[in-house]
Amino acid sequence: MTEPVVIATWPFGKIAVETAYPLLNQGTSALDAALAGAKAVEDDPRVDSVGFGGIANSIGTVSLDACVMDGRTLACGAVAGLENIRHPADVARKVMEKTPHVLLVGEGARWFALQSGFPLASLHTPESVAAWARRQPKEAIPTVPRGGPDNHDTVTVLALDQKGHLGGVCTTSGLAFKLPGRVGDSPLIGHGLYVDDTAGAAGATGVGEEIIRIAGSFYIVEQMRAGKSPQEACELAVKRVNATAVRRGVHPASVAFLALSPDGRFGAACTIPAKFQFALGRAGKIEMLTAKSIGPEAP
Ligand code: SD4
Repeated sequence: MTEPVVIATWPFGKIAVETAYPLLNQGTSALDAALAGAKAVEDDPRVDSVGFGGIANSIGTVSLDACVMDGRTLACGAVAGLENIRHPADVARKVMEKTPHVLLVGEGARWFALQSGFPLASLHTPESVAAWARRQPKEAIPTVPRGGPDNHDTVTVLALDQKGHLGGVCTTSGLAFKLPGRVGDSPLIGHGLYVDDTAGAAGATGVGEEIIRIAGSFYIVEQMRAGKSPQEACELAVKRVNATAVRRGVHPASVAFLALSPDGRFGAACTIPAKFQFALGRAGKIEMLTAKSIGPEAP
């Protein structure tokens, strides 16, 4: 029997780990446990960057992105720009299980969710409406993604189950005040999440544009496949984000990565602005850890 492990992004990842870790210890599959953990965060209105109560886009709409991936088979599903549905990660799983597709977007994703029995819901809370009204952008089309620490956060949950299988879920309301129609890394397989039993699992959080640019999660899993530890692989991904930011002459982005190997080792690293904390369930306990921050190397 494999010793279960689960990791999840940010301090609110503790909500996910507290839900997923006992399930893993009862023999629940990695994907089911990760999904239950992610759903607990989606449901928590105090988390203003995931699911219910997420901060709206530039025109005041809460638009959700999510994906799931099963390391046994590389089965995966995703939704992007999903509105008025409270559990986008569950919808992503249905895309994986019930359709021949991987990604559904916008109105089509909502139609599919409704056909699958998900209820329509308002995702606003009085607090999220007030936060949006207070901080809404002045400019119609911003030129720089608003990637400050209070403008984003995603829950990415990576799990290893008792049978030695990996599963992962990534779910978010995306960058606060994003343009309508903007999609970040979170629902994109290989960017916000990648899971393969034969190499490892990785997930991302932070400014999605910078994560997409380097195909962050796929890059990390392929580094593990080539023999790097999860920690080494995450650090290499952060270095690549930094190098890309330097080449483009932009300020270092706020980006962080998590990884989990098939034998239960984990890794985490972030760019300096991200100041990334994550939750870990392993060896009978749940703890909060801080990732290693890596700055751009001197030219
Ligand atoms: C996005 N990566 O939409 C997401 C936002 C976020 O931590 O994570 N943040 O770009």
